[in-house]
Amino acid sequence: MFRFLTAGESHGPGLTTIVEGIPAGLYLSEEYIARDLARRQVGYGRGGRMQIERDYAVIRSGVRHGLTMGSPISLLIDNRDWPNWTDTMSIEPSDVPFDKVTKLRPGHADTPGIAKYMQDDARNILERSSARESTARVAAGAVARRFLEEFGVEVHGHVVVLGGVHARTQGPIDWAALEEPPYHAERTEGSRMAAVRSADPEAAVRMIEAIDAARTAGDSVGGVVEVVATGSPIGLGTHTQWDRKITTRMAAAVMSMNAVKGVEFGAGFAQGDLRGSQIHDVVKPIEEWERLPDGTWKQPWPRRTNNSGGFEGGMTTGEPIVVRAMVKPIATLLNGLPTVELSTGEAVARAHFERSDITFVPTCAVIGEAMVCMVLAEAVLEKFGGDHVEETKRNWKAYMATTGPRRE
Ligand code: EPS
Repeated sequence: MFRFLTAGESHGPGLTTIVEGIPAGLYLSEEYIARDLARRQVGYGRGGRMQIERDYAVIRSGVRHGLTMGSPISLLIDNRDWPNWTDTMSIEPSDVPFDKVTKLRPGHADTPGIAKYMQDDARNILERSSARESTARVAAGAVARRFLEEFGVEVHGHVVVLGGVHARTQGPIDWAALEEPPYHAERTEGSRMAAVRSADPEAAVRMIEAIDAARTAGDSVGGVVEVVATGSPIGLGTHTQWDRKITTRMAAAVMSMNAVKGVEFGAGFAQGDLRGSQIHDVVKPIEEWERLPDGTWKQPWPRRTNNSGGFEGGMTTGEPIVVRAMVKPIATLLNGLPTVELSTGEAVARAHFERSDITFVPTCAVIGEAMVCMVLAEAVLEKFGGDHVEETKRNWKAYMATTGPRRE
């Protein structure tokens, strides 16, 4: 069974992740995880915190001489900002005075959190609800990604909408183009695309303008990110029980990301306006299928289109998995909304402000990749099992040999 847990507060000493269920025999290094952590930190529209942090996960267990052992993998990530918060976030009781957060921010977890947990300081809620927690997920996601790589599964994310600007992309995306170091002084087409993680160079310019305009207005902007996973086999998940459908788990995992308010697969919500004949993905006849050198099908039952986003009946079809998430604008506004005071319920002109981002939609593309990796790793292990990676590979291969036409 594959699972992971995260712990840690945004301004506490650090974040912790435990990843359980990865088989033995997988190459894993801190440098490999660091790559995704660095990708999570870049993005135009981020606040001052990202100048402080250099996220790095230290592997504390589960790996020996570069190989996993099948035991829980624990990862520790220090918050570099912690020394600035030792009084406010002191773990021991402290006499040093600090300001409580009492002007509740509409849209953040503040209000339901203080009510439910009986708190008189919204910091006791916001510290955990902060998207800082996504650092721990991305570290766990990198472990899942490393596992999936062994099977040729690749997972990439990009921004399709930001601040009302829609990217238009045709044909396969050049993922490497989104990994250029984002710009600071020098603005090139590539660095702009990387800054907002958009594959459309023209939209990237306008997305940056939309972020700048929101910053000037003391406001925030949201958008939509898309994650594409290729190389998944046909038949992960099952149609037989609601909670075992891979679509159920995928939607839940993506929905669990901070600020996400909607999830769609493939052609998504737009399909509601169309007829069945316009959306269902016709299967290609066998003459058009491709074989691998070992004689098995590269992908049995391939489709002419992929409006389903790689899922039918709660199972994968073998086509690319396409998942989109709508990320609402961040709730912490420089120009705070009118709100109420926690101690009295009386009106106050502006909600609490503390350093925040104008947007973190480009970052959500990376967090989305991590969540998709996690669901796919879980589904692969559920289907193929294996206590050593070689066992999982053998089972995958043996299964693929049985997935073609019945009378083959
Ligand atoms: C984040 C760290 C936070 C924010 C952001 C994500 O840092 P701080 O609160 O110290 O400025 O930049 O958090 C949010 C978007 C949020 O809504 O809480 C990070 O590490 O990604």
